[in-house]
Amino acid sequence: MYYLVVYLMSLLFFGSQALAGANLREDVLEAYLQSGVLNMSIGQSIGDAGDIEPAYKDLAQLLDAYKLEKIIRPVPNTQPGDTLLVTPSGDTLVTLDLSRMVVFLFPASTPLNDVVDDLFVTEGVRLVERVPIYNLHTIPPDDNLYGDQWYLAHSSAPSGSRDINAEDGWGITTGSTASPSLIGIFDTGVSHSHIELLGKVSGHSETNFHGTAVAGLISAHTDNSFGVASVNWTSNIFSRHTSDYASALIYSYIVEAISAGVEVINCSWGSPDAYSTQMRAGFKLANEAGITITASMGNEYELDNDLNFPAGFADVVAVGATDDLDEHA
Ligand SMILES: [Ca+2]
Repeated sequence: MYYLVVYLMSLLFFGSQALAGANLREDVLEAYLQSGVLNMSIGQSIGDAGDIEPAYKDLAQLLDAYKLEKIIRPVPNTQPGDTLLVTPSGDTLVTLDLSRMVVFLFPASTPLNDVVDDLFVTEGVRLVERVPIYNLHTIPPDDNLYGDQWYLAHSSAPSGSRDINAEDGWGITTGSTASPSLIGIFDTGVSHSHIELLGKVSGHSETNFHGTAVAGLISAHTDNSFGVASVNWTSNIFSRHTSDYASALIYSYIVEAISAGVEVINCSWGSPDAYSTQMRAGFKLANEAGITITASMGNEYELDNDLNFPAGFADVVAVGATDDLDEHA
């Protein structure tokens, strides 16, 4: 585990492409409603202001006034009030009520900051916030040669400080065969059929190569005379596709990861100054369950940069990148 974390802290986003950030979605808000506000059946994912109980008519009228198009429940199959989570080790955790985590969809021109201000003081709403747009942080080129993976072991480095001394780590362990680590890759999905990951991946399939490449850095078959070397040779991948906008979905994936026995969750993405309370709640829950969470801080270093989230959450190991000369990337 230690070497895996060191690896994650060191390697997550080599590459040089800086991505613009600080963006918020212009058409949706996320909210956590009080109990009993929605009259939607289990399994019903789409509703509108007409699905709000009459006791909360002020809320319905406000949403109508802003021309609300839909209420979306990203995790609709949750029993209301079902908020007890038992971990594989028998600990109990209290979760948010996923049936009350909703997305409000508005016309594109809606003044969403005004809507947030108004909703905050309306009965029935516990929490409402803007929705960040997250950027995928870039990763190393797929060079297929261990000799090019200087960040693992840089044979020509005079001080040894420019890599993570992976070979010393492998001298201690290359990962447990009897009890392989399960690593949560919260990304764009991971290929189940990539030759370097065959037999290792459960969960969501690849929608974009980013997630597969991240998984390969962590867990590619190694010492197999092919492709790249990974840090933890035996670990398995728990893949979830998280580039959707809904914190509720990511929260539900964290609950699934806890139940599945995931030990580490990695997020090689984020957005500057994009604090989300519901996202924070999910990562806090993972932390309470003993999961180590790593998230990249971005590749666009400048003095006084805004905090990137989820890297900026207190429960998350924030990962910065250095180049082969130990300068910030
Ligand atoms: Ca390999």
